Amino acid sequence: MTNQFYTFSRALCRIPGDSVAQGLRATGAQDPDPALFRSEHTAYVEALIDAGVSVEVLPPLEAFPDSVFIEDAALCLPEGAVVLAPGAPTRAGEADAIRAPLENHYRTVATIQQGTIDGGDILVTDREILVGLSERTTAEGVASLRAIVESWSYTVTMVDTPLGVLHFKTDCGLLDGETILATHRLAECEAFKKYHVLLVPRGEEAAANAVRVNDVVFLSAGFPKTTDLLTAAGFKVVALPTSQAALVDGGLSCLSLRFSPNT
Ligand code: CIR
Repeated sequence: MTNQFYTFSRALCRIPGDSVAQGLRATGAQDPDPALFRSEHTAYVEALIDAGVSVEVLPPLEAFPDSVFIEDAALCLPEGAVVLAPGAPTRAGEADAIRAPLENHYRTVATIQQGTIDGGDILVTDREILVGLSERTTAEGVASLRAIVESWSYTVTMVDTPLGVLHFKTDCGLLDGETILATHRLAECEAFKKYHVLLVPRGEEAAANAVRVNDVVFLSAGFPKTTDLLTAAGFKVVALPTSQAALVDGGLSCLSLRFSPNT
């Protein structure tokens, strides 16, 4: 069976601008190097193309240092796209910037009306849309998303993101319709009891934000135990460099919006 939540024909990515050096970060990590970030981003785009995805690469937005993390600005489902409401004040304007690119691919583009919600807090599975409450995502934002996607027959389940974790998906990634890769701290989440969970080996927590794209799983490079775990479970791993994204709390999923519109 073709799974619509990891089978993607298209993606949107945005090139990091020089301003990415000023990207938000929770710790005092050093600034990312924009040129090196762009070369890692190019490798990511090439991996999407190799996985069978047609990628539209958008120009940098210097006014928004974190706009390379394009996943936070929208949710793309087969029935339509939703322009989200990024919760960090410096990122709020990314919502307006993603609308026109989405309208080029979708007939239906809805908008969050209340609260804030980041794409990094949203995990779409076969069963439901899991949304983690976080410092970026509010209950009002989740309710606003629910009002939109219920009309497309989705169930939204609100969950908690552990304290100190930026986004829900910082600590997990979908591997197939029923299987989630998750850190030990997130695996305790009640909502995951319905799923098959593969636990990220301790010490490799930063590998959790894996992304299933068609026949392969993108994994941040440098996590041999997680690579072995996924390979032994039958997944084909593509390791990608994320050294610069990691300096500003980014991972793999946030670098693209992946979708297959029904229309
Ligand atoms: C931020 O703090 O918003 C960015 N520096 C990183 C966003 C990463 N996005 C994601 O995990 N979905």
